[in-house]
Amino acid sequence: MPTRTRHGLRPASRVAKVRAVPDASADATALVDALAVRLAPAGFDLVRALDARWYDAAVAPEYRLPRPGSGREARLAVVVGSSRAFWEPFLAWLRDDPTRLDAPDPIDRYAVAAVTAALADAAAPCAVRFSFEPPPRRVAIQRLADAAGLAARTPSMLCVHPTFGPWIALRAAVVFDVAPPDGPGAGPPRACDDCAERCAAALARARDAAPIDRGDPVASHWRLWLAVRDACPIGRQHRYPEAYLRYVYTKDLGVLRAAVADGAAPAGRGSTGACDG
Ligand code: B12
Repeated sequence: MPTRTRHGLRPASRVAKVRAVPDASADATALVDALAVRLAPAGFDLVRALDARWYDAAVAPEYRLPRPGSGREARLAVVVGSSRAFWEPFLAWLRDDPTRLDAPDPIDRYAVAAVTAALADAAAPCAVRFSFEPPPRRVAIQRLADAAGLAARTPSMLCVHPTFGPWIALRAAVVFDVAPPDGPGAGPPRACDDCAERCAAALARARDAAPIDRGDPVASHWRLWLAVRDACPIGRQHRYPEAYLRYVYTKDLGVLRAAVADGAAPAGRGSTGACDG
């Protein structure tokens, strides 16, 4: 198993010592570190590198990652996510220009703005897919997080991070035209070993109340969906702030406007049906 940093790559100095020929994995380390440093202040605090082939092998062809630049199959992919650290920078972005509240899907717009800015002068050709993008650009981002070793797919239908538990959102996939990390995949972090699927009953209740093949499956029974997340024993101290979770489950703009104004979180109603995490 190769040595890995928290971003999923060997430290650059270690790579530099062992390489006999120019080795793009040093570039990969620099690229991923630079991306993580730029994204963290914006609230995207989860950045993890992987070999795109690990993910491509796990999905149907239509979900495979793009091949920017040279078109190589072995390429560096990065999954970008966020814990509750996302909420305050997102609110600050809205406060900077309150007209952003008038446009649809502000979380998605913020993700595009932040990730695009972070890649503005990337040192290698790259391509981005956002988790909200529908087919044919859809990425099975939970499988990407799992393949990267960031967060395991679980019976709750949520990816569970070893520290933050299910209290994460998965925002984007970035692919660079550089050589990927070497060695085998890290494998998903262990998540449910000591847990007898406490989420299963909660998931069954939510699905019974709001079958996903009917419209608006989440917002109208959002507390049942929230109970699925709350059933997970991992990362409870990282539960989203009340206004954040109310907004992502209900999409009530009133909740968001109040949080932007003063952090208050009134009861919410209504939904655009999007899936913000
Ligand atoms: C479509 C979708 C949904 C649909 C699922 C419809 C379906 N199964 O047909 C609906 C609207 C029901 C939904 C609901 C929710 N979702 Co959703 N969803 C997605 C989305 C945009 C695409 C999934 C997909 O098509 N993947 C492609 C296929 C090939 O890959 P897959 O691994 O087989 O994907 C399957 C699972 O993702 C699964 N799934 C995902 N959510 C749910 C919910 C239910 C109830 C079920 C049965 C299955 C399911 O359905 C997918 C297709 O079968 C992803 C983002 C993404 N790009 O992956 C977010 C995503 C999976 N959802 C997310 C969340 C948080 C939710 C909600 C809590 C809502 C919310 N606003 O916060 C709820 C409830 C989930 C729960 N377990 O509590 C997060 C999960 C974060 C995490 N920690 O893992 C994601 C990653 C979005 C994000 N920004 O982070 N979701």
